[in-house]
Amino acid sequence: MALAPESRIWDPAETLPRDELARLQVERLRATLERAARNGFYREALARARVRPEEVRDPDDVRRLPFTVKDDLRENYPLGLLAVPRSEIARVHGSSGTTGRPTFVAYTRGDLERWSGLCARFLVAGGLRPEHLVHVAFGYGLFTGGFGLHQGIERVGAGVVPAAGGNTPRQVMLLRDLGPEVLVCTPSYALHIAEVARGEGIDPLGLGLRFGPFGGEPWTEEMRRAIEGELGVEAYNNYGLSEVVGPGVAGECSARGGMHVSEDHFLVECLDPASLEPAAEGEVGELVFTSLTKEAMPVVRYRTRDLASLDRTPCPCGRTGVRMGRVVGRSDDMLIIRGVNVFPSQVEEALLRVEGAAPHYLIEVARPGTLDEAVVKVEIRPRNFSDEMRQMVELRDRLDHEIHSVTGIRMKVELVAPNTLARSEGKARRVIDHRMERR
Ligand code: DLL
Repeated sequence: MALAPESRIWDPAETLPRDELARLQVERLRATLERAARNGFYREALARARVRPEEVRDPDDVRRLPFTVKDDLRENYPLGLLAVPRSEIARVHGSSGTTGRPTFVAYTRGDLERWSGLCARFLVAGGLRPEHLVHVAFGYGLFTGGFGLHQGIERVGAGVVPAAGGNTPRQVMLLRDLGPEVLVCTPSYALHIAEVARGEGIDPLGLGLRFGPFGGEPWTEEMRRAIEGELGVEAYNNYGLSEVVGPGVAGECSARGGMHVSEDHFLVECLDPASLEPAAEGEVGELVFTSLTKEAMPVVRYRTRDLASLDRTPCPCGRTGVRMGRVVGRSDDMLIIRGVNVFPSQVEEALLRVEGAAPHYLIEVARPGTLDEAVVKVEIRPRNFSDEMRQMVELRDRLDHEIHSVTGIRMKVELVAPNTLARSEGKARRVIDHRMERR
């Protein structure tokens, strides 16, 4: 598909009027249910729910369907949820589980073709153009980030530097020597690259980067500002998960007021995680996706555990897809500290409001006696690092105050020297919960 000059819309389907979109969704949902029923697990689940594909008349009928959860994929390891003959698999990827066996996802040729188009959508929406050169610092492997973005970039017709993850000094060298305009990675890694560049005497602002489509982990507006200030890029958010397709499920347009979900390919619901009923309009809830065009591994009402809100108001960009807000946390990374629900993203927001705190932190929770204790280790920015006790105490008090005002609880703030917390080359680890270790 040729990209119209100056247009930031890759696929006209992104602007389908809502009534046409709903008709397409119904048609595709029926086809998905028929395809899913070729798999034993889904056949049984759909039979139990007593829904026949031809009974689907409205996108909301999705609510009659059974949920699928991560454990269903685990229990059907390795490829038990496949809905096509094995010979039709074109590629296998896996989710980025921290330990143990990954959960695999499979793609047909057609799935790969659609997936690259979905990545092209958010890349173009953020400003990618065929004449750009893009540095991809995501891992190339089972993780969907590297190959997914790579193919999207090629689809747009831009050039790719498949740097892959790791070896940050080498990433800096490639950025300096090849001068790409675009950097693709997780937001935390973007900051780390800037920091390593500085450490080598290279001003990250002089690298010539202009655009950064970042995703793969939760981040905040404060983090966006920090990245933009460090690297001189316009930072855009994009979201996805391997079980649903990988990157390309949703991405920001130039309004940057939420990520448009590609609703012609994925039905999205936002549910109250406790009742599993639709969350009130604009409220945060758990996102649940049903694929509409996937062949190899369709997913029916996949519970992501990601918490975000949906915004159905019209967007000035002309896209009609509903916008999801930032992921504020996962229902499983929510910390309950002395009975209060706290998300790492709230702590990040609080920290980055304070001048002098670097966007590098680690939350440690323990229960030494009967009470939970939370310690937030925060790095001080090199220019604020000082021998003056008073300055350090003031900084700590400000952080303490912000954390309390955002989360409602007191955490012990521990200031640490610049560059002392572990850096990640992919998804950052923000929490260590020692309370889990004794169980
Ligand atoms: O992280 C897919 C991806 C790669 C998306 C590159 C964007 C860019 P998984 O490894 O399966 O897939 O991890 C999916 O990461 O359920 C969220 O919890 C989190 N996540 C992904 N993107 C965002 C984002 C890829 N923009 C899990 N904001 C998801 C917040 C995100 N969390």
